[in-house]
Formats: sequence, C-alpha cells, structure tokens
Amino acid sequence: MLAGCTPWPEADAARYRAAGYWTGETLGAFLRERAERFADRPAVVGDGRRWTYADLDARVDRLATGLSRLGLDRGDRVVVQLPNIPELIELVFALFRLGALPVYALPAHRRSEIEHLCTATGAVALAVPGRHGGFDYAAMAAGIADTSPALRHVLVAGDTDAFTALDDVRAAEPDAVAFIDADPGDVAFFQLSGGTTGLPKLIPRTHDDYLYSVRASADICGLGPETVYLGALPLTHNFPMSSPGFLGVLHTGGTIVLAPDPSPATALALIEAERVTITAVVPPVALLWLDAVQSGAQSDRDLSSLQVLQVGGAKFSREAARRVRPLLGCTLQQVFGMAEGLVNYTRLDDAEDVVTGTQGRPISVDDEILVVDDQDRPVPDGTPGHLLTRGPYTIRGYYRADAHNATAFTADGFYRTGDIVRRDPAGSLVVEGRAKDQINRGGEKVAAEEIENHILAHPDVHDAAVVAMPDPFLGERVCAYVIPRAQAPAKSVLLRFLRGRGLAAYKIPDRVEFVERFPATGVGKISKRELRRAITAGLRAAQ
Ligand code: J2J
Repeated sequence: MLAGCTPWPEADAARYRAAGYWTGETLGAFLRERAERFADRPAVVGDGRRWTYADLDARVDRLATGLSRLGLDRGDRVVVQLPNIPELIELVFALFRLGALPVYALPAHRRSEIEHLCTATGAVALAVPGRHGGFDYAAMAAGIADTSPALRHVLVAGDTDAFTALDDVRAAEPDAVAFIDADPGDVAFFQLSGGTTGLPKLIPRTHDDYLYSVRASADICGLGPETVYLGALPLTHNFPMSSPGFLGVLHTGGTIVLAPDPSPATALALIEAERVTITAVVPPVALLWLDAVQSGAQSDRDLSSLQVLQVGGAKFSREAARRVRPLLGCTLQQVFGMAEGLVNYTRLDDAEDVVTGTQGRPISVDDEILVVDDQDRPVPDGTPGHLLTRGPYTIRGYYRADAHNATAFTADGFYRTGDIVRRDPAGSLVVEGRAKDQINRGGEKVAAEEIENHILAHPDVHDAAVVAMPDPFLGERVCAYVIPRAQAPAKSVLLRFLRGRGLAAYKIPDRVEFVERFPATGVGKISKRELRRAITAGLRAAQ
C-alpha cells in the first residue's frame, strides 16, 4: 500500500476478500466494462451536454492520453476542484486510468484549503474551473502555483490564457499504452476529512474498499439502468460520490444529471425535465425544497418521477422528515455516513417511524459497531455513547498522520467517529450529538481548531474558542468567542482579516463575541460546553 497509509491487517483483508466484498475491481476498469454493456445509454447530462456511456469512455481515454503526454504518471496526485460539470467525471476517470490519484476539494474551498491539499499530498497538478459562481479560481490557482513547489500544471475546465485548458489536453486519439492496471488493494484517491484539528486530514481510500461501499450502496438504494440521479450536492463530496452517488449510478448503468446548484428553482426544474428518480441533499436543502413546494413557489412542478430523496450529512429532524412523503411524494432515505468509511442507510422498505426517526443502519453485516462510554466500555442499547467502527470500507488511518491516528483509532483499529449515537434494539442508529470539536453547518464541517488558529493570527487577539450555536435552518452555525489583547478589533475588521486568509466562506464565523475570559472546566481547560450553553441562552433571550 502507498507509503504513509495504514493497511488492513492481512487476516481482515483475507476475510473481506473471502466474503466477496473486495473483488479486485478497479475504478478505472469498471467504466470500460459498463461502456461496453450500456454503450448508447445516457451516462452524463449537464452543462448543456449529453454523453452516452460510449462518449464518456472515449473522452476519458483521450483525456488520459493527453494527461500522460503532459507528463502525468502513476502515483501522481492531482487536486480536483471542479463544480458539477461533465468534465469532473471525465477527469477523475482519466486519472484512474493513469493510476494518478485525485485529491478531492470542494468548490467552496479557497486558497488556504487548496494550498494545504497541494502541499500535504505533493500534488503535481490542480484542476479548477476558470470563473465559476462569481469566483476566479484561475487567479486563486496562480497564487498557489507560486507557493507549491511540486505543482507543475494548473488545468482549467474552460478558457484560460495563463494555464492549460482541459480542452487542449485531450488527445485526438487514445493511446492505450498510457493506461495501467491499478492494484485494487492500493489507494485510488484521497477524500478530505471534516476534521477536528488545525489542518484537515487526508483519507486514503482503496479501489477494493470504496467499490464495495459503492456496489452495496447501489443495491440498498435500488439503483439500475433506469435510474436517473440528480447530482445536486458538490460531486467531489463523499456522499454524492459514493452513497451511492455518481459512482453507484455509473456502476449500474443509470444516468447522472448534474445540477449547477441545489436551489429549488434549479433542482426541481431538472427533476421534472429529466424525470429524475433519486437525489441526495443535506437537511437545509431538503427544507428549502419542502418549503418551496408547500408555499406554492414550486408547487406546479411535476415531481412524480422522484422515488427516493436521500438526506444526510447532518441530522434531519423528525418533524422535517415527516413532511417529505406528503409534500414530495417520494420515499425518504436518511443517510449517516462519513468520508472515513461507515455509511448507514434507512432502507427503502423500512417502516415510516424508522425512516423518520433514525439515521439508519450500516451497509454491511461486517461493519462492526461499538457504542461506548468515556472509558471505551460498551453501553446498553438505547443509551447514548461514542460510536466506534471498523469494517471492510472504513480506513485504519489517515494519510501521514501517525500522532493523530494514535488517538483517532483504537489500538485494535476501530475509528473513533466523534459522533454520539444510540442504537435501538433493531440495530438502527440515532445520532444524538457529537464529542468532536467540530461544527456541522448544515452538512459542511468546520474544525474549531482550524478557525481558532486563523483568528489567533490576528495581532489584536489573545485567545479564541470556536463553538457551534443552534440555528433553525442550518442546524448549527459558527460562533467565535475571542479574548482581545488591549484593544478589541472591530468585528468587521476581524471578519475581513479572516476572509483575507483565503478560507471557505462557510468557515467564516457567523457571530463573534468578545469576552474577558473563557469559562474553565474542572481541570482548567476551556469549557466549550459552557460557551455553547451561553450562546444558546443568549440567542433564546434575544428572540
Ligand atoms: C447526523 N450527522 C451526520 C446524519 C453525517 C454519506 C452521507 C454523509 C456523509 C458525510 C458521507 C449525518 N445525521 N445523517 O460521507 O458518504 C455527520 C457525522 C459524521 C460526519 C461525516 C456519506 N451524516 N453526519 O457527511 O465526512 O458527524 O461525510 O461523522 O462530510 O457528518 O462527515 P463527512
């Protein structure tokens, strides 16, 4: 396995192979096989284009050939920050065919995050749209190219003067010599962890483990050649990529329809026009869709093709969950997953109270689930505790992170998810809270320490503590408690300072509170629990 990654112990790997989970299939190869089987069927629809499986496969070969001629090679890392456009899918499969490793970034990421991804992986290339959503990614890339020594290419999906346009890379004819047979047991790409530390950790996923989760997810979600999946969330996120996501759709011969954004106006129109059967959203997006239909703003849409609405990434309230079937006329599927591995689904034939009141159960009978107290002792079913997990598609370690791995995993390889759950007698999990120092802002994860470090870089700041504050729409927002030095900076100055550091907008604190000191725990640490309580009480009093 790639240096810096933690392999599964050989006995477990052998068990997962014997059980038929790890089949030896690779991400590069499966598309070829599907292209032969489903050649003329629609694979990708988006950005004004419609590609059949044969089109997609041929484009992937030509792009892989061009990338190889540029000098991209097996094992090279490429940071992929493309929005939901067909080229995203084309590019990642081209990289798989070369044995190069995509490093998935989100469109919302900015210089700080992308620079970290480039440096931490030693990326040789970065792929961005030119301008998109009002932001000039190419200009951002120019700054990063200056500071990332290994970066040789900036690839732009669109027109560019300064860099290499993807359209110019694609070779006229494919050259099969460029393609490799990847080792299915090896790392295929890096996902980004939601993170709890100063810098986000990288998650290495293998062909074998990931494709098992994709195949099993496609099966649980009832995908097949008639499936039309709306990609409404950014497709580089683990949920719309693999649960079952665009990979699950391509694996079963279905069609991916790409939405440029998940707003009700855009997404519901696409569901109607393309006869979408399934899609995946985070809770705030689901709320917007429900409200748009209920208020009449989108009530004339014909959504009768929609069979399944997947909601995950953050807790979906039971009240909202109950509105899905009456308003959208489809089955709700709750999805509680993580880029590190474990994914739980409510099943399509579960009783309504299971679907609306739980976050589902694991994909696999070989997903080992432990719910434990603070001393790692199992708690009885029905009692909330820390969720630990180990299994055929859950990593055993982050990339090059020995010190962090020592606490993020138990000695026997269980991943400490940081989630507080309770398990009901039927084995379904209910997410009750979180023990990790993270804010879940409507599905977008913010590591408190990362933001605290940025705030601490301001010369007028003595100390900072970032916590979640409740929000009726996003579930949580980001609140920064700050102890100033002599003179507190104006809040607007501090926020501008943070934006200037090149952070994704969703990480910029929604609220800043200046205080003289932080409440302390019994052992003298900052009591974030007390800070969360204070801001919650303050917000309630202000209502
Ligand atoms: C409560 N918390 C949830 C849910 C994730 C499928 C779906 C989601 C993700 C994802 C994913 C939750 N209710 N339904 O990768 O494949 C919180 C938990 C979890 C963390 C993981 C997938 N669904 N969460 O959200 O890596 O705290 O993956 O540990 O971004 O999101 O975040 P992430």
